Amino acid sequence: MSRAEPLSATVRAIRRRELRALAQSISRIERDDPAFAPVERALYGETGRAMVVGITGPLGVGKSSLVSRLIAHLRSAHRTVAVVAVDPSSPFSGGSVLGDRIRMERDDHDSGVFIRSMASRGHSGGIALATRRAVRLLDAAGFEVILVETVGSGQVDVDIRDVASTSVVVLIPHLGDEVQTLKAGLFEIADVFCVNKSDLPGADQARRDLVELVAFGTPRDGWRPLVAATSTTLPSGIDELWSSVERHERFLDEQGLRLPLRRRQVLREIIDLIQRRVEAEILPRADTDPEVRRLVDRVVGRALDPPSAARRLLGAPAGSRSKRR
Ligand SMILES: Nc1nc2c(ncn2[C@@H]2O[C@H](COP(=O)(O)OP(=O)(O)OP(=O)(O)O)[C@@H](O)[C@H]2O)c(=O)[nH]1
Ligand SMILES: [Mg+2]
Repeated sequence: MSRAEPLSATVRAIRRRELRALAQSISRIERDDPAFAPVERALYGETGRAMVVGITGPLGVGKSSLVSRLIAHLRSAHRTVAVVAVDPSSPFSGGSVLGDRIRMERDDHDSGVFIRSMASRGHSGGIALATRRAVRLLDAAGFEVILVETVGSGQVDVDIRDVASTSVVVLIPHLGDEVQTLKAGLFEIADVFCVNKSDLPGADQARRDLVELVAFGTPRDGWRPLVAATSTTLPSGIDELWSSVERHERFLDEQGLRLPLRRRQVLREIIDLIQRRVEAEILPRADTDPEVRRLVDRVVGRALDPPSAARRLLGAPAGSRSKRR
């Protein structure tokens, strides 16, 4: 049997949006299975169609609950939706918890929805790369909207702007002063702010404060973040939240910003891959390659500074024995 047979079977299953094949494929991405690369390569040309929306914010603000409400909202408009939730908890215990929270509230027989949690630790290839690859797979599978839930504030090593075209930052009333938010770097990444739990006291004030902060800030690429207020328990504000997301998506198209955004994201990914490759080539040589050993010894002995050592290593790929003094 030709070796192309199983490859094309997997590719076809993904194209047909078979949920089992998708789940298995994402597991292979998580394991960084080298045999899966040809599948991704075969599908790459079919990606770039989905709307990828980041839902990010501090722990417990209601991101998963919002995702669940957004799924219902999108399904009632007959749009297909996939979710990737990047879970900061341990890969052994926490991996499925968030997915379960969403799953509890949805129809299990609906093939227009796919939900996957990915543990943020325990990836040989790094979670940022794995997230991008999982999103791409779901894109190739034809999901129209892909929601990516991540915990903001540096707990998870995924910059949502590398993946999403619109980033929603979720906050709640009395989360702490806005200065905290600014510090956590959440302010710079928001295209849309969402004040969730607006059924709790203080929500109106929180929303007004945010609107004011946004008004004082400098627009990025001409866009001033929108502020929506939601409650997933009532529920309320879900339509407003989604139409804010769509307004930002339209803005990207109208202003010709989508292509530059994609270029930035692709370049970022290429650089991440190069970094990983360099690391994979140099680390194993640290103890075995006399040239690397000598270089490290010289840096330890203060005969050479780290930038000079880095320059020399970069100029000396594995196995090369170019003459250096
Ligand atoms: N009062 C109120 N509680 C809410 C609302 N939305 C979510 N919650 C509650 O907030 C808690 C956290 O909700 P999640 O949806 O798991 O929040 P999350 O941001 O995904 O949490 P992590 O993924 O653990 O960071 C749960 O107990 C929810 O029931 C809301 O609109 N109002
Ligand atoms: Mg969650």
